[in-house]
Amino acid sequence: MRYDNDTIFLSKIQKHEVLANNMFLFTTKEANIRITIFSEEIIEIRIIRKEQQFDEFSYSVISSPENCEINFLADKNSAEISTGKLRLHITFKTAHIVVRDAIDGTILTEDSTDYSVAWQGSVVTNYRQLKPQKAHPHVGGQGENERFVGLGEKTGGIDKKGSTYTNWNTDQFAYSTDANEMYGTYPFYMGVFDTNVGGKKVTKTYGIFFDNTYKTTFNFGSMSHPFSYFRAEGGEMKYFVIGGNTPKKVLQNYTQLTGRINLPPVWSLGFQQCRYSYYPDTEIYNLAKTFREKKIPCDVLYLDIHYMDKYKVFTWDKKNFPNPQKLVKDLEELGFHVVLIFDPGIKVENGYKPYEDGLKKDVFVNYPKSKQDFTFPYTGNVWPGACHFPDFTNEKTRNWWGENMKDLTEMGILGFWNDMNEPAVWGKDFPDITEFHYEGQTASHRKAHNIYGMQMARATAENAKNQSKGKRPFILTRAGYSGVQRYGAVWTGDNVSEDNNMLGDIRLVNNMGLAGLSFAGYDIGGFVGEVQTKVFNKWIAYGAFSPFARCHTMINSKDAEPWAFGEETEEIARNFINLRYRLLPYLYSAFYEATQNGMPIQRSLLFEYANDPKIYEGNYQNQYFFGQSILVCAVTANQSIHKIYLPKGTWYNMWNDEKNAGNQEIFVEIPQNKIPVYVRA
Ligand code: MIG
Repeated sequence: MRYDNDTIFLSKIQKHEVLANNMFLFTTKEANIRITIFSEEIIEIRIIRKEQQFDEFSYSVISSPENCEINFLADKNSAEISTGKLRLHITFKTAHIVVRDAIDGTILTEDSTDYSVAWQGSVVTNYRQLKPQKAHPHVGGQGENERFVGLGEKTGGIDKKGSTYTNWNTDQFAYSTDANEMYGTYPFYMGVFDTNVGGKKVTKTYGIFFDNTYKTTFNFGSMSHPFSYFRAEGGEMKYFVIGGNTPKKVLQNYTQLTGRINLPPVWSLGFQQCRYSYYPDTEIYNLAKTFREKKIPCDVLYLDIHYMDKYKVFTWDKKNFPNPQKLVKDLEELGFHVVLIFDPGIKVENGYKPYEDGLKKDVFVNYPKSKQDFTFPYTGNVWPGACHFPDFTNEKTRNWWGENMKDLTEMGILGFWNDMNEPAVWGKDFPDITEFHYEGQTASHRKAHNIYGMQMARATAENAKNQSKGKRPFILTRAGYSGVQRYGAVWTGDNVSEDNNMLGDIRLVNNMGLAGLSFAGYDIGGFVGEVQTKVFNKWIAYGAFSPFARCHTMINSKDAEPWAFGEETEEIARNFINLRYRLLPYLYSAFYEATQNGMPIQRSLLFEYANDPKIYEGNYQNQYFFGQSILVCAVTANQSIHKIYLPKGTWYNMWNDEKNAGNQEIFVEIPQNKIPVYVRA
């Protein structure tokens, strides 16, 4: 094969077969296309080269096809597969696939009219038709104004039209508001567009979930591309077309596939305090005492990497934490839960039990068999120095991780924080040839990288659950992949302590909610740098209206507890945190809803006003609903007069009960101790 032009395009369909009442196979010269109906509103489309096998395994998808009425029709030119809600049409000559709304016939999404799928080496790309953005100059018609939203933990605007993103889990320290690769990979997006149904303008939404853990790229159309595309560096072209017509219903369907959060323990909805790091134990005691003395509600205190002996996971620094069991019990009596950080790296050190035992049990990521016919674990540098990395894609390793957790869960610890699980190594060069178990399938780092963090969170969550005697544990993770919501909360990593980054983080959490990451949050006050007092005043207020509410700051930064900025700020923090606690029943109900339908707690206005162009503009993208009825408008700390947008409806100002008509932009003056919050009439 010549490699200077190795592009292979999907060509015409030569044969079709009905494999089961919900599964259909179409064959071309170079590929197999398998279409499976998962539900009335979910269609799985898989396209592989002839020499590939269908890979039936997914870490992400947990539901199997459900029974529904399916009709299949074929003639010599095309085939049509329909449910009550969706109708898929495939033209044999071009292998062009179109998915329509079965009820009104609207095209939801289709392959590009130029190309469908192309392979270049192991890289596979799917080209999608962009809907007409404006009325056609000659043909006329109506522009559909398609917008693209999603991808979970991605910066930028809510509408990602015109942007390209790649997914490769990355330790993105001090990320900017337009960073590309972040800590997690969520290859799911929605297309939102206007159409005409029976003479009426209607806004419709569909979803695409590209379940592929290799490095992926999403291009949402640009000047140089007359189509949108998504691509993976390897693996299958396997994607789900998800119907439902509204963002809420599409998300519900996506989370039917990938799962929803478990109901977290109530204490984890309370206020949480962290820093890198609190030590020795007397500092933690002081912290706990100060919260109580100052009557600032707080439920959770964190131990970052300094609780360990030389950063070795599953150990304690005996000097600074001589009696961890007593510490945990004492804090419990004061009403606090402790959350411990876990890093994946296991220090290479004789006498360190997890290392010796791990080697014996062969739980680490290995290099493939060498020419000399032996394998050996990969070694990379992280906090403890040279480390091996548990292969969390192996059940044996997950069980071994659990054995190591036992001493901690027996102390009554229910909170575990998974960091560095992209996995991050200094130099960022985890070798691509390293081998992962991948539940018995064996995969290289290229395929396993993006799933590593989720499997670490899974190992931690499943073991914590089994060991906590019926109590609900709390797991926090930095890295993830679609479905990680099943295992715990996700936070946005190392943000920057600036006003603009605060707004960017609020939007980021809005965006994460659009991918089923219902329990998400940012470091309140910012991790990197020193936060200005007036910025902290706002940040703590928004934090109180965030699903996950935790203050955190970096090593060697100034104190950043709620009282560290003077009395005025302390009072602001106390008031907002108290307000969060008053809202706890409401918040807990929102979490319950998330367990049922995948809705986030922090909801972009898109969920209700996808058809309103205003919500995609400037600062309005940072506004959100906290639960069902509370509208929070994010504004910068460096101004006092702000323009905010009240969408259609009637809104009561939370501070003074003033009634406001919706569907208008208004100017508001916001003092230091307030943020604009409205309640739905
Ligand atoms: O290389 O554990 O994002 O929250 O405080 C830094 C120390 C490692 C990164 C996390 C941050 C945490 C820090 N960790």
